[in-house]
This record gives sequence, C-alpha cells and structure tokens, in this order.
Amino acid sequence: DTINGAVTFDHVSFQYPDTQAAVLHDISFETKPGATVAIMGATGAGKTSLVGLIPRLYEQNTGVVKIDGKDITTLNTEYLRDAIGYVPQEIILFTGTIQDNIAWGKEDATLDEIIEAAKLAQIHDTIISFPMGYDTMLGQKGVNLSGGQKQRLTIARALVRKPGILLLDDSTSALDIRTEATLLQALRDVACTTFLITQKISSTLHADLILLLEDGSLLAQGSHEELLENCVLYQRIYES
Ligand code: DCP
Ligand code: MG
Repeated sequence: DTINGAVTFDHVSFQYPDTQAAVLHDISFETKPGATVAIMGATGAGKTSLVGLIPRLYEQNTGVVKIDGKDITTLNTEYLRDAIGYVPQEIILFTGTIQDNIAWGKEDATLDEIIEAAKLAQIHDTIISFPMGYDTMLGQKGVNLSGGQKQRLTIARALVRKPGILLLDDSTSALDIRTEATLLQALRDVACTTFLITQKISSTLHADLILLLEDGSLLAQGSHEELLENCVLYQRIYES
C-alpha cells in the first residue's frame, strides 16, 4: 500500500546516544498529504536531525512521529524506506553513467522510470543535451556537472522510488529561484509531501508550512504571511 504523506510530530524530543544535550526539544507540528514544508534555522539548529527522525535514521527519546496517522515505530523499515525519499546534505555521485547514478539503490529501475524521475527533478533537459544522454559518464573520464546539476541528479535518484514523502536537506541551495520554484510545483503536482531544509526565503514563500528552528526548539511555525506578522526572527531573515 502507498502512503498519502501526512506527517505528524507530537511532542518529540531527541538527543544523539553519544551526547549529553538534547538536540530537539518538544517539537510538534502536522502536515497535510502533498504539502511543501520548509525548515529554516541557523547551522546546528537541528534541521538535519529533525528530518532524520522521519525515516527512522534515529529514534526520538520522547514523543511520537506519525505517517498517515500511524506511529512510525509500528511500521516496518522496508516500507518506510520505499515510502520516503531522502536526499542527504552531502552529495554522493560515483564514476559511472548518469543512468546508473540515478538508479543507485534501485538497480531494477527501468529507463522509463529513470527518465520520469529526472523530468520531475528538472534535470532531464540537461541530460539529453549531452551527446551520450543518459549514458554520459560522470567523474574523471566524463562530464563535470555544476553544483545545481549534481543536486538535481541526486533528487532524481530519490524520486525513482516514487516516494510519498521527500526529504531535501539543503538540496536546492545551488538552484536559481525559478528552477527551484518549478521543482517544488512539480512535486506538488504529483502530491509528494516535501520537506525542504533551506536558508533561502525564496524557497519558503510558497511553502504550506514553515518550521523555524532555533537551538533545537520550534521557534515558530506557519505560512510566510503568518511568520512575517508574528515572528521577529523571520522578519529579520526576510529583510536581510
Ligand atoms: N549532532 C550530534 N551528533 C550528530 C549530528 C549532530 O551531536 N551525529 C549535534 C550537532 C548540533 C545538533 O546536533 O549541535 C544539531 O545538528 P544538525 O546536524 O541537526 O543541525 P543542522 O542540520 O540544523 O545544521 P547545518 O545547517 O549546519 O546542517
Ligand atoms: Mg544539516
């Protein structure tokens, strides 16, 4: 069965097993299926840690995380891994073709599925502009991609699984405003709930929900308009 992508955090706190201080304090929010959720906050605020709880890369100490109303500790990990696409902060590409790089982790993906994912990730046009297309080699013997092209390639990799939830950890930082907006709209069109960690106000403008983290706490949550009205820190980020 597929997921709709509603995500709920209910009084979630978390600390890494090997550290003393809590990294996330009493986080509560909920998103509708297909929503775009922007996560902002200074370096070290807990953004990566928060999204890592959703596919159970880590286990919260208190509170409950739910997907479509189900406590994720009751779901099996294979189901979670298929349902959630995760694009980590550090991009990993290997020497091989573009096709192989996109299919990494889902080696049974067909070329059609790979192309569909690349289109959704807004990288298809770039790929077919290379003489070898999807067979283009990456790495020392092949083409060098720009930062934004690498980001979109790794987003395509996550989308090959057709996830109901996509976690983008700073994965659009090198994209221009228009390409990013097109990507977010395309994800909306396929009803993929998207968590986007970002430092850019341009990415929060169209988010259904913005989560503003400060030192592991949820300082504010709401739409762009709501935060602009109610949150001094958000106003400051907006004006800077
Ligand atoms: N932390 C830790 N052990 C880890 C990872 C992080 O103790 N394996 C700590 C470092 C920070 C806090 O947790 O004090 C939050 O780290 P995050 O990586 O979640 O922070 P951000 O993603 O918000 O920071 P950045 O913007 O730099 O990626
Ligand atoms: Mg991070």
